[in-house]
Amino acid sequence: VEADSKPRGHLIVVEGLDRSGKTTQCEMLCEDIQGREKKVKYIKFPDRTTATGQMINSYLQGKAEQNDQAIHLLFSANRWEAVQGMLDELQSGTTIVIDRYSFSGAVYSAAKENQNLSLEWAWNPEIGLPQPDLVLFLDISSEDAVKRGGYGEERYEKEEMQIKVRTLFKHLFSKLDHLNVRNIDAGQPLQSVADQIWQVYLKLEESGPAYGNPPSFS
Ligand code: 2DT
Repeated sequence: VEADSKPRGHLIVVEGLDRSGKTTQCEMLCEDIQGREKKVKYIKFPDRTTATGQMINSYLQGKAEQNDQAIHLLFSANRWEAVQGMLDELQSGTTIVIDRYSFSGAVYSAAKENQNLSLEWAWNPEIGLPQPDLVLFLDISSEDAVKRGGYGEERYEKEEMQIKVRTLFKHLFSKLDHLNVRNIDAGQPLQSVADQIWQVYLKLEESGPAYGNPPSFS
């Protein structure tokens, strides 16, 4: 049956700390994939354009308060409302490159000051979301991140928070060891990071096409 149906696009997630060059690398990867005559779509979470996204945006900019659990579930809802659109794109053969996903969702909430929200609790609402075929973790030390011009003004852009986030990312990925997670040294110059990413992408392509919907997080 599978041999007759059309292959779906790949689901690729790019994760990392603030200032790791994530968004630039996503753009470069999309351009390179397009250069191979493949359909590709860039998606970013949080998607600040939707109703939930506008609430998240106000919170991140410090214009609104939310309790830690409520904002956490809004970030998750912001992904859930995008699922059908993502599955449709994949089925039409489009590869999706996602800038932040459930991994950021779990670790940023669990990294918060008051520690009243565990990583396990934070992962729960992600269960059932489409699982990526590849996760690129753009790893950079907080020292190197600061050297890149410091952080912005948003709520989570503080060095203590970033250090915790980095530790929690590593912990979460070690627990999700059935996923295809690749560590990328993002402290390198832009083009060399892009080259590392491209080599990993080519391996995914070589592993052959995928069919049906991607599995879900369990
Ligand atoms: P950007 O700077 O990439 O726009 O991210 N975040 C993100 C969460 O706390 N939970 C989530 O589910 C996601 C996707 C990371 C804005 C900030 O929001 C954080 C940084």
